Amino acid sequence: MPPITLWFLQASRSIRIAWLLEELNLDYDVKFYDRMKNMKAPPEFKESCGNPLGKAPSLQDGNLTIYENKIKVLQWIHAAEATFTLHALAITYARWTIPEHGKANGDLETMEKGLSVNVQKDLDWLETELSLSPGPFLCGDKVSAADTMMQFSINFMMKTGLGTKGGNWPNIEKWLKACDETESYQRAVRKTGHKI
Ligand SMILES: N[C@@H](CCC(=O)N[C@@H](CS)C(=O)NCC(=O)O)C(=O)O
Repeated sequence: MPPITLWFLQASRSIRIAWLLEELNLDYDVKFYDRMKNMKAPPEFKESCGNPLGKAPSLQDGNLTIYENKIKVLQWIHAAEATFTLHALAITYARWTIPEHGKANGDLETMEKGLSVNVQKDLDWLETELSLSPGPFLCGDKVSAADTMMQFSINFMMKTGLGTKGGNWPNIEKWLKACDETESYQRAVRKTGHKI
């Protein structure tokens, strides 16, 4: 029995990992799932894949579950753009491009509500991960590239209300404050004049 299992969702990024495993000549099992009619992964996939966001691909190697990436710092570097910013920016683009009548007749509001489902799940995941960190930052006591990548995405989402309506994420608030208070962040802001 090979120790690696790939949770594979059809027509998804999962092929990237299957190809890589093949390239590395690693033996692996595949759990295949088709998307449902609404294009989402089926509940059986979400319940068993080991990724708290229920997204594909997910890979299990013994006791290790890998999604986005196996090293925590890299996981957050990828997640900042490929998950958090991706989902939130869809709302920004909807706001920028919807015609005026779409704003007036409530279409934009409906779209934002639909798009915020992913954003809120992402933020719930971050909230839980922060509760597990041994320090005030994403990977412990010190600021890492995980924080420098994630802080901008999350700060931007919170300040511009991208899908965050109705949510409450105290750990995220605390972490954002800890980031704001670092001397290095303050120096960077002073030097560049950065603002949102
Ligand atoms: N940034 C993540 C994105 C994962 C993701 O959004 N996967 C999609 C397939 S490409 C998915 O699982 N969709 C099904 C669903 O949301 O139910 C990664 O690269 O692993």
